[in-house]
Amino acid sequence: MNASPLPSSTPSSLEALNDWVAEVAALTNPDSIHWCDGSDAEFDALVAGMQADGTLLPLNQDTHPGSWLHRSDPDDVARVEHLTFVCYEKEEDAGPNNNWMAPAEAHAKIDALFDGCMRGRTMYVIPYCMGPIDSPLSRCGVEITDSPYVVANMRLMTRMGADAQARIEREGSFVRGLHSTGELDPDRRYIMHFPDELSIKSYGSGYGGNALLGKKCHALRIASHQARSEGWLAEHMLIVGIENPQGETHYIAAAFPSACGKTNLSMLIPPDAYREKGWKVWTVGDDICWMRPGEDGRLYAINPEAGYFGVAPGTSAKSNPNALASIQHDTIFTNVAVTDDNQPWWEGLDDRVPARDWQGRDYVAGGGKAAHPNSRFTVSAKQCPSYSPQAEAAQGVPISAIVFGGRRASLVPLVFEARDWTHGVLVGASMGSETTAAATGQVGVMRRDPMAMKPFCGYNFADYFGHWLSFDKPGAQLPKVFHVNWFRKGDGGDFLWPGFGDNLRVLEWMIGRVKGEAGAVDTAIGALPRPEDLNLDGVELSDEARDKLFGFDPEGWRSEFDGIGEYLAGYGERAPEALLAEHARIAKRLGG
Ligand code: GTP
Ligand code: SPV
Ligand code: MN
Repeated sequence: MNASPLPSSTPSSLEALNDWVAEVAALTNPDSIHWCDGSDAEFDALVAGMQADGTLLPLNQDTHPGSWLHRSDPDDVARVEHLTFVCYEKEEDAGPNNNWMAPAEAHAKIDALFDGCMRGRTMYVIPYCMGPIDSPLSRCGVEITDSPYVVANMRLMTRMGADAQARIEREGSFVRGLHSTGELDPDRRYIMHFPDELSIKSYGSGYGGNALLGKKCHALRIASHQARSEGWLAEHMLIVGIENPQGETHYIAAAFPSACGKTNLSMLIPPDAYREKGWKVWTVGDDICWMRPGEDGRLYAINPEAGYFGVAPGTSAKSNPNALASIQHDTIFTNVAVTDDNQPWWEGLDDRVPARDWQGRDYVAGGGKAAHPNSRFTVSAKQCPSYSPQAEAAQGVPISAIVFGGRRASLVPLVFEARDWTHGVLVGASMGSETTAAATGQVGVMRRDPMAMKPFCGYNFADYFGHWLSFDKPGAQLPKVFHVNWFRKGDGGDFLWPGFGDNLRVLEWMIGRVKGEAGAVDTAIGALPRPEDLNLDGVELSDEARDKLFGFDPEGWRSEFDGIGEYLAGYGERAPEALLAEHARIAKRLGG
């Protein structure tokens, strides 16, 4: 794809960067090398090239100006956890939560795939910064890729180009990410991480989480390892600001597994009665949160990303008007369906009937989903109407509450509060959730997904739990910890809680707890609100819904705690004593 003229290459003043680029070029043999400057002209030239070769298809430019559709290879539509490896010298450092390979073996295996793989192609060098360019909490990386689709997405998702390169040259160090789409053969596909080398190698997939290396590979797997040694946290969390009618804003960070509601909660629109009173919601981040203790002992958080790679299905004017408003222009859609006038469409958007499905085939009603269940939009965060001005703040935002949650059809109530930090860490470590289409494999199977980091923690979970516990020290002003479940189902199989905008009612209760104002009852699993402790004005709940959303089932929790105990035992001697003791205390109170 050299059809369009791109600005000329500008090698770096940093020798280590030039050397690495030269080394990669010698291995991969590209026809040309392009150093990305992040300019509009560069983006336009890339898009023109991709339009010329069919990588991007123009959508209806009257209704969706500047928007494009990309159709993936049908075998390359989600993260591939079974092909994702964390490579330390010692297997125990990766832990039972990761696939492990020794670094030398991993390099040899994947370098054999990279050998000559960019012949006939352009190699792009993408300097990027995760987090505001002037923030001490931010970290930089360079991704080398042969995919212009990756370059365009990285431009929307990160601070990419000349400013990032200047910071890298000042700092002298950066995370190295090498990516090639390869042949898109699932048998020749690996996502490898080398935390001790601060490097990533990804071959054979063009899908977001496998290919946009700033996101899960850097900002979660590599960063979680860095964060452990530097005393901070890299988490799979949204960050949202809740402004009350008095004008106070509380920031909440929430960890839900992939496709379990982070984007939606981060952009929620308050119910009418709340809006009329003056409640406002501010989006800081929808997927990743880096946080560290500030001088006052509170945790301060930044969103390392600059865009959203959001789940399309289910996004509508009713469920998430802010997301829908964000994606009306200058958006890349991946694997959505289209209407007969070439507008993007997905299940749950509206009642129009699409013309073509995500693979471009004529859509037949009743013949399966039109959009892929993991179809996504990529858009700059600045296009979101609720984008918080504090999202660009170098010092980050102070976190008042941390929320864990998952998809649990049964047992788990709408919300409860952990007694203290140690209990909160146990609540996070025991999270369970039903799997979704964000990763290949079976959907709807309950699995343990501690802190929503099962696919993303770059080291042994036992050490990670210990790292979380270590934040509780003299002088710390830690957030309160909660657990939510928007996905509780009734006997009829329907969701019992309306969710979306109404989730603000639960967040209001949490803020009330933080301020010592809201009521709750103590149980073995933590403090549960009674229905009267929440503002439920205007919410219709059946008797079954009230019982299940606010009820506590000791019998069910006893067996849940048995399961949690077995899970933690899987980490052996390495599991922190304090976490096991907390589990034992609660299990005893449950009579287990
Ligand atoms: P990743 O980007 O994969 O990390 O996911 P995410 O956590 O940002 O998920 P997202 O907010 O995109 O939600 C995924 C799915 O959950 C969508 O189909 C939503 O419609 C649905 N969802 C989100 N919030 C709620 C809720 O409060 N109730 C119900 N029932 N569904 C919800
Ligand atoms: C997730 O799967 O949690 C995502 C999408 O946020 S991806 O970046 O592709 O991993
Ligand atoms: Mn995610």
